[in-house]
Amino acid sequence: MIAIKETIVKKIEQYENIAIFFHELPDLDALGSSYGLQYFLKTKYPDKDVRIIGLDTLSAQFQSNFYDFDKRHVPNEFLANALGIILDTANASRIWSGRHNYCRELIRIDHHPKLETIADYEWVDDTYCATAEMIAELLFEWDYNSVLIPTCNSLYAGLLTDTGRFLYPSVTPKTYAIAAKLVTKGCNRQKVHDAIYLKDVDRMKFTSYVLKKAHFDTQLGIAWAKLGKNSFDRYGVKLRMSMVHVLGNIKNINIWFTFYYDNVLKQWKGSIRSNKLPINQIAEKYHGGGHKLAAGVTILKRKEFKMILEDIKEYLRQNIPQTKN
Ligand SMILES: [Mn+2]
Repeated sequence: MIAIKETIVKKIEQYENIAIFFHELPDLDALGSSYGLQYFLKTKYPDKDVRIIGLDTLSAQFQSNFYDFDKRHVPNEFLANALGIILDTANASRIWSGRHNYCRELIRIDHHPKLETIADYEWVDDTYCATAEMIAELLFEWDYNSVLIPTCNSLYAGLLTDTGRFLYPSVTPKTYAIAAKLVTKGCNRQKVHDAIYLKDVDRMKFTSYVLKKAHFDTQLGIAWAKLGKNSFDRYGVKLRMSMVHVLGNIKNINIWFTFYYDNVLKQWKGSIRSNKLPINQIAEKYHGGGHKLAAGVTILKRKEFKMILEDIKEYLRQNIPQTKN
């Protein structure tokens, strides 16, 4: 076991109170890692008090079928005697409860590129495809026999979602080796898949609406859709989201984007995706930004819908040779 993992194990052994932290808008890597670690620690150390911090204020929309949110508030007195473990979080400002600094000591385990130091002991390594992969590796090395099915299910969910079902280039031979161990230990793949991927009928109908609204230009390599202001309500979809993924993975489409009305922010938003050409510089022009191949914009003036479309078309015209495989 490498030194930092040994330190993590030693620190966890020292504390009675363990507080696990995850990032805002938690995905299944953040929550899966948290639950996977919590269940393992409860199994191995029944006398320790291991809490996930911030579940009491977290919306049920982040709920999955394979775990229950513990709605009891964890007081600061608990944290004052606790070892805090921050999972899957690149910046301190993104920690959901924001209460990590009440802990006596802090550990961080994360696979994002390192932006800042948050904890006393940091295991941050962006060669891992998911925090769940790091946790699984740690737990298997630490005590193979204490890794039980609920831990396997949670970590497998994190692995699956942070790799886009093992499609992303971040997947390594080690990822499959970890997945194999999780399956060997009894991970219930059907249960995990159903919890993540079963869609409800309203959402499927809304997806078909998005496709109906979409414009495709396979010569230029562009797909886009503007979703009607009231369309979400019409289809009974509560959460406002870009639905941009619906236009992804289409042959001869290199840049795809959607516009939608965010009724909480009272603003038109856009999401832009690209398979090769960076698009974040375009997003920055329109009050937004993000990653090279995935960025968001905010529309402040009506004419900006058209301006973005024209900008992207022009950008593709200039770069057509690069977009061809
Ligand atoms: Mn992650």
